[in-house]
Amino acid sequence: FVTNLVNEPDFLAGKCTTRFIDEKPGLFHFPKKRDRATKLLRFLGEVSVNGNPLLKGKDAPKEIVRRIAPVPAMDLSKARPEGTRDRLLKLGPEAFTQEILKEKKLLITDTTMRDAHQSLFATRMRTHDMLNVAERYSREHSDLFSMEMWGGATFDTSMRFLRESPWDRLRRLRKACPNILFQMLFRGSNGVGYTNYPDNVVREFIQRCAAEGMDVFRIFDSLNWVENMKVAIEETLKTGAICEATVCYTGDILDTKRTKYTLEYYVKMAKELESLGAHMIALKDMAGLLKPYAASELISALKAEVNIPIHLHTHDTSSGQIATLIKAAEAGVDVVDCAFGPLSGLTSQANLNTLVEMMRYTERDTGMAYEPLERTGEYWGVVRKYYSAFETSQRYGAADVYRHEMPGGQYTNLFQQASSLGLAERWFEVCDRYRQVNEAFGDIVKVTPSSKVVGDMALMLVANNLEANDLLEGDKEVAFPQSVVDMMQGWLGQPEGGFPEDIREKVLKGKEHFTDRPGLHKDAMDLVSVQADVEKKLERKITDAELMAYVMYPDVFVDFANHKRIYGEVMNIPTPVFFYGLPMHEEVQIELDEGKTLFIKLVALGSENQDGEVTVYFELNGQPRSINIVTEH
Ligand code: 3PY
Ligand code: ZN
Repeated sequence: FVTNLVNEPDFLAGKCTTRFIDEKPGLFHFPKKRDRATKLLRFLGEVSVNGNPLLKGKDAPKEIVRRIAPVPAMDLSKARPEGTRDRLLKLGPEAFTQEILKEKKLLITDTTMRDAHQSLFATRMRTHDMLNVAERYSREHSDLFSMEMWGGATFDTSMRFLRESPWDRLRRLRKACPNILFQMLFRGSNGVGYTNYPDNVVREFIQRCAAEGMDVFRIFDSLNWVENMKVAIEETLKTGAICEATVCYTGDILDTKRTKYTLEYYVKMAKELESLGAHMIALKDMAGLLKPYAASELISALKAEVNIPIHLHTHDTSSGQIATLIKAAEAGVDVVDCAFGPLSGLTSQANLNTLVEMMRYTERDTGMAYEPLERTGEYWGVVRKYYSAFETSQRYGAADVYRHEMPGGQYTNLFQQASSLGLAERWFEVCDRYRQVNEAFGDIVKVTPSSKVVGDMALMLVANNLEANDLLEGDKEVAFPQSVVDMMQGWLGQPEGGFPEDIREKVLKGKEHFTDRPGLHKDAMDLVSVQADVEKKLERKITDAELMAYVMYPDVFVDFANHKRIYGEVMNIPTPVFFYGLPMHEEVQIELDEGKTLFIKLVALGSENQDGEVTVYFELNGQPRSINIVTEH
């Protein structure tokens, strides 16, 4: 409530002199009612005139799909069914996961809102498209084990590219879908970033996520180094959420020539994680290398040796992973990750709808009904079309994943990076150099951020027409990417067997390295003073959640906060409008807040004036409005 001239008692009573303005200047500050709508119009004007910067340099899609994705009707008068989250809240994580262990049905996690789009279209899915269907999940898909809808690359890309808050995404989805477990991917001491964070940051971040409604923390280390996962595991165990400690799978346990990552290696790691108090074990096959018969062996061994549920994650890059899921189900796996049909396959997860049908009438029947899954699939089918500009040209599964071993979640991102360097046409070379670099680094586990390091090096080799051999042999002076230097110094921790001496020396050129935990080399961050600095920079107070966003991604967060100050909340804009602007003369509804809807129509675009500006004419709730936009040439 703001006091100004209109409601000031003295003024209303006529008790004012000519000095009134000098004595009470604050009374002349009128809140700008139209501020938020104006900001939104500015954003829409920018997109109409200059295009969305996200699409710069991309070919326009053949057809811009503007059809509204159909959310099937639901009976909202019926009570929301009990879901896994209700059970967790009732039982607590230990009893809940022990109950899961007794379950005969094969349980399913849906990754559509996180890994599927991270892997198919570079993590560009917007909250708007998730939120529209979230209530439907809670009513029609309460038989899911969980929804993976947060973490991994989504934290960064939501702010950096989509200009929306990852925290708001979590809160809004939580509100719309309170009964199903929400699951996130957490990169251990690398948080949701690409680098090591001080221990206190990792702890604060986990506490904040749990407080905002996260239920399952899938915690991994990018080199499978348990030492580096301990802080995150310990903190998660304090929250009441489920700690799903992760074994990342690489190589091929069936290949007896590969002696580093064997069945024994994986079982030993899983047991170690169990002994740290984890509630579940994730077997994370981030590249899709776990072949069906390897899954039989590995899952059987894990089930025999470990007394907590096993949750299998894989990517369908080879196009054969549904066979792996079936073999894993046969071997007793408790939960598997899938994505709804339209966002499945290729570098994403295997097809959820298909797996459910394949398991029907078998011992591990999921019990999930066909119809509701199909209808939700139709929704996702339309949504995927909105993002066609971010897809790779990959049209078929390919066995070369067994050579390059690139994680599905990295594939489209690295492709985007390669494209921006003009290397899209040389993608096969990038994949091949990726394989070479892994060998040169001593055959490491490759998953964010170690996979990014391998990718950075591979791009650098292709851009300079080099092979990995050139790094060690010959006298070519190579400028190694900073991420490679950092990893060789020890900032991502230690891989099994350590890094090979020769490549480390070549990269570090005499610089020091360490082999103990990177967290020991970082002082605790003084979060109170960081908060004060950010507040000064932004000239406003920030929340605890915003502080965590800043700490993970300082520049990205500030940039996002500035974008929000200028353009307001863009999260509610329908996706085709967000990317491609308003269609001419068609009214579009945009929700400003819950319950407040704007009706906006683009009426005309003026021609560019001498100052390089274009006037964009709108109708806002029936009233004419115009905004001048500076053109970018
Ligand atoms: C991530 O860390 O974002 C991943 O998806 C790793 O697989
Ligand atoms: Zn994945």
